[in-house]
Amino acid sequence: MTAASGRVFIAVVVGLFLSTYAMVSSYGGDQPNIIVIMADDLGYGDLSCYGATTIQTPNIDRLAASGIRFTSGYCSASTCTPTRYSFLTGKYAFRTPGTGVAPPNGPAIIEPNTVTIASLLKDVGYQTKVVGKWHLGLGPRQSETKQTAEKSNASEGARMIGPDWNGELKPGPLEIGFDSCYLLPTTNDRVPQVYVADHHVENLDPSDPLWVGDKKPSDDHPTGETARGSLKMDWSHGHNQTIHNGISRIGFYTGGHAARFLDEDLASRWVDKSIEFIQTNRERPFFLFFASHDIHVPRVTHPYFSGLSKMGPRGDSILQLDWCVGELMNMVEKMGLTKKTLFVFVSDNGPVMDDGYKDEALEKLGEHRAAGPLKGGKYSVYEGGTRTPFLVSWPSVVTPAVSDEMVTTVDLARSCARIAGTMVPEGACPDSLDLSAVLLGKPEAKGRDHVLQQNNNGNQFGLRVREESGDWKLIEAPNGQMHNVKIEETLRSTKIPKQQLFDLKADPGETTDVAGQHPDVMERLKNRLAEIKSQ
Ligand code: NG6
Ligand code: CA
Repeated sequence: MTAASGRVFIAVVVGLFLSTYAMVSSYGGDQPNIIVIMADDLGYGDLSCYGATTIQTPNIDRLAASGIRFTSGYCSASTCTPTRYSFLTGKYAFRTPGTGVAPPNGPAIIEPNTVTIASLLKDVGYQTKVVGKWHLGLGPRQSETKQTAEKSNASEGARMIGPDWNGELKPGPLEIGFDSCYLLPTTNDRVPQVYVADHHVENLDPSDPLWVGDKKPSDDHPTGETARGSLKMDWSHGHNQTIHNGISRIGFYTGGHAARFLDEDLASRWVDKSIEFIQTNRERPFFLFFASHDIHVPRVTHPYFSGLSKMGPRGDSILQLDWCVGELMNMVEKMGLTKKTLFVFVSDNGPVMDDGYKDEALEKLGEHRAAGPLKGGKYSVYEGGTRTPFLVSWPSVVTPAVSDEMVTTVDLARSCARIAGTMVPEGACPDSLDLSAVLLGKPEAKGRDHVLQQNNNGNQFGLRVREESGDWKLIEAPNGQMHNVKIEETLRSTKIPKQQLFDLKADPGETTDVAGQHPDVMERLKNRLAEIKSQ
C-alpha cells in the first residue's frame, strides 16, 4: 500500500467507525452538541447577568445561571473579522496580514482546508453549520485565481477575485469544515443585503443579476448622500452609499432584488435556520456557530422589539439578541438535548455607541454602562475592547459558578476538540490552548497566565499578565492614538502614550499609568509581547 492509499484506507475506516458509533467525550459520556453564540459589538456591561440594571436579559441570564460566568473572558481582537478569524483557526489574526475588517467584495480570508474548530469537530462525526454574520470573505483570492486562470488559459477578465455573487460562492465556510452555512455575507451595514445558503445567494433571479462594487455604478444611483431625505435611519459617519430598506450602507450594489432581506427579519431567520438544524441533527452530535448580527449597526430590530428597551435601537437589539438565545435554549430543551449540549456565549468585540448611524445610542443611554467598569470599547485595546461576556454551560457536566480565570475565544478550537475527544494536528491552531478543564469549571483548573489583545489591523496590542507580582496590563500603541477610548462620547481617536502599564488589581478601569513606578514589570511585559509576536 502506498502512503496515499494508506491514508485513504485509514480515512475510510475512521469514517465507517464514526458513522456507526458515537464517540466519547474526554469528559465522559457522549460527545456533547456544541453551540457557540457570538454576539456582535456587545459589551462587558450590556447584560443583566454582568451587572446591567437598566436592561434585563432573562434568557442569557438563565444560560449564565446554568453554567460558568467568566469575568475575565476575552475575544482576541477589538473588531469583528480578526476575532472571528482567530476563533475559527486558533491562530492570532495579526499573524496573517489582511485579516482586518473585510470589505463587501473581500475574498475568503481563511484558506481552504485550514484546520478550524469546525473541521476538527466534523472529523470526529459532528454535523457542522454556521448561521448568521460571516465577515470572513467569500470567493477566491487573486493568487488562487491566477493559478487557476493560468492553468485554464483564461483571459485576464475572467480572473475573478472575491465573491462571484451570481455564481458559485466558494471558497467559504464549506471549504474549512462547515457542512452547511446560512449567512449574512459581511455585515449588516455593508452591501449586499442578501442571504447566502451554502454556495449560492438565496432566491437570486438570474434575470436580475447582483452587482457589488466600491464605485457608484451610475450618476443617478441614489445614495445616502443624494437621497438623504428618504432614509428611515440617517447616517452619522460613513454609511452613505447604496440605500436598501431605507438605510444607506457601506459599498454599492444593484440588482438581486428578489434576494434582498429586510433588516427586521434577520434575527428570526437565524433562529429558524438554527432550529431546523438542531431538529434535523437531534440524533447525532452537532456544532452550531450562531453568529448573531445583533447589536451591530444599523440597529433595526423586528417591530416587536422596537421601543421595548426604552433605550433606543441599541437596547432593543440587546433584547432581540436575548430572545434569540432563549429560542435556541428552548429548542434544545424541547429536543431533550439540554444535558447533552454545551453552550458558549461570547461577543466579537466590545461596545460602541454611534458606529455610523444616528440611532440615539448615546442620547438614550441613561445610567447604562455598556463596558461595565472597563475602559474603552470596540477598536481599542483597553479592557473594554476585548473583555466581554463569556458564558459556558453544559448542564450534565458543569456546576454553576462564577470564575475569574482568564479564557479567550482563541482557546475554543483546541478546548472543544478536547471535549469532543479528539486532538489538534501538529502545527494547527498554534495560539489556541486546551482550557477545557477551566471552561468546564473543574476544580483547581487554571486559566491563561496571559491574554493578548489586538486592534483591527494588529498594530496596537494589549497584554494582560497575571503573575505572582500582580495583575498587569501593557498597552502598546506605536502611533500614540487610540479609537473609542471614551465610549460614552462621540466616537473618535484620542492621543495616548505609546506605551502604558496598568495595575489591573488596584485599577481595573485603567486610569493610572504606572510604567514609571514599575520599570522592571514594564520591561518584562514588553519582552513577553515581543516574544509572543515573533513565535
Ligand atoms: C467600520 C465602520 C463601522 C463598522 C466597522 C466594522 C465606518 C465609518 N465605520 O469601518 O460602522 O462597520 O467598520 O465592525 O464605516 S465589525 O464589528 O464588523 O468589526
Ligand atoms: Ca463586531
